[in-house]
Amino acid sequence: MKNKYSLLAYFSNIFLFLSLNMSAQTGESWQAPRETVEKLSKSGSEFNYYEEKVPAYTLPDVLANSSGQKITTSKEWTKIRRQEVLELFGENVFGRVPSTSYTKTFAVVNEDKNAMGGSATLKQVDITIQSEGKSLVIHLILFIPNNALKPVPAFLLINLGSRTIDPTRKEKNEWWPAEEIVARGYAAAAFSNSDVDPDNFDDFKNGIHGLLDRGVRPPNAWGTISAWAWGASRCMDYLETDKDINKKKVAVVGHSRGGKTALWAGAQDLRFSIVISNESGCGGAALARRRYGETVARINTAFPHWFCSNYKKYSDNENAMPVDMHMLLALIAPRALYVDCADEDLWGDPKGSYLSLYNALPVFQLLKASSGIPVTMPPLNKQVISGKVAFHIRDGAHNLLLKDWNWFMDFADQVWK
Ligand code: GTR
Repeated sequence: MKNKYSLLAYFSNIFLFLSLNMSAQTGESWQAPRETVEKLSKSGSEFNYYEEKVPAYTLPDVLANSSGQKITTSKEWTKIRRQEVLELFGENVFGRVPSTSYTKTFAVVNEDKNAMGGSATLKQVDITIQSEGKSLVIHLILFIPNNALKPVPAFLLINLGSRTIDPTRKEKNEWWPAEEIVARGYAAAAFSNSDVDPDNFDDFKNGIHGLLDRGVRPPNAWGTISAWAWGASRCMDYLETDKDINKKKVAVVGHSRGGKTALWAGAQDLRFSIVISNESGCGGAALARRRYGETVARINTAFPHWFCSNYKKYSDNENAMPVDMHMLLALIAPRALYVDCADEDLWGDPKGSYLSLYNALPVFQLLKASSGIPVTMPPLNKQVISGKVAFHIRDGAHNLLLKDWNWFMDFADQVWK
């Protein structure tokens, strides 16, 4: 009996394997793998992974201003609507940076012209922020290819404190493939989010909040993601001063919570020429109104420090949000935007992330930055590029891998050519 069942399971697995591979080969649009849906539904039953259970929703019109008038020219977008959307995200989602004054200094604390076996110059830069006798240091690590024509374009990774970005390169990983980035003629830069603000809830006493917040925090005060995004901009401040770096060609890259950060950094800071959001999910690229995988309520409970307090108003109340995440993506236009997802990472809602990108397109089109992408998702591991917009869904789990980086760099090759 047992054998009969295992034989059955064996053949059904072979069938599943063949059909999955065939669909990849025949170029079928990606769909959430049924077995992943079932598995996740069993383990986290209060969250939805079934496409058929996604509630009906209407997205706010990214191209209608606050009084409902249609935006029809690039000038109207840039002068009126872009500003409105930015304000809405500052007020309701990520929170606003306080206007406290501070000083900032850059110090190259280590330089090695013979790094990576001679192929790169390593610079370790301390970015010190001071305010009223307190200070904080962001440690920027930068590898500049020695054989490339200067100034070179750069990729700035918002590293998650728990991962290694080893300047000695004794410890290497796909997460930050600095050697591969350098080999393609790009500078590899990285800083850790924890330098700017530790990733825990302590009522905003530590990190940059402890330095720059004064008095009672209003409900629109910046959360931790906003603080990390601010940190990415301080790294950009340094990169702008480095003669080896082409300041017009800097990409900001982040994974997951770092991907949400990259989007908010890129939305506010027009100096980032490419914004790359790797599996950013809820509060990142994924449409909140779909309530697929992680929800606003869940993220606000599990990570009460990531967003501003106003965002809590939308826990289990997504339809009341004056924005959805397609509007965050639209803020990147007409600069370049890369959104990607992973096949097993349904928690981050790949389809909702793609639809978000799709619904941001009218702005990219208005600004002549893209001619459009199809409404249906591409097959697994198939990159889609249309002008300044790119997307892929990679096989495997929630992570940032060399495979992803190679696609990012292929896109950058086109955008920066
Ligand atoms: C998860 C969180 C996600 C995502 C992820 C990560 O626990 O629910 O929104 O940000 O962490 O950052 O790895």
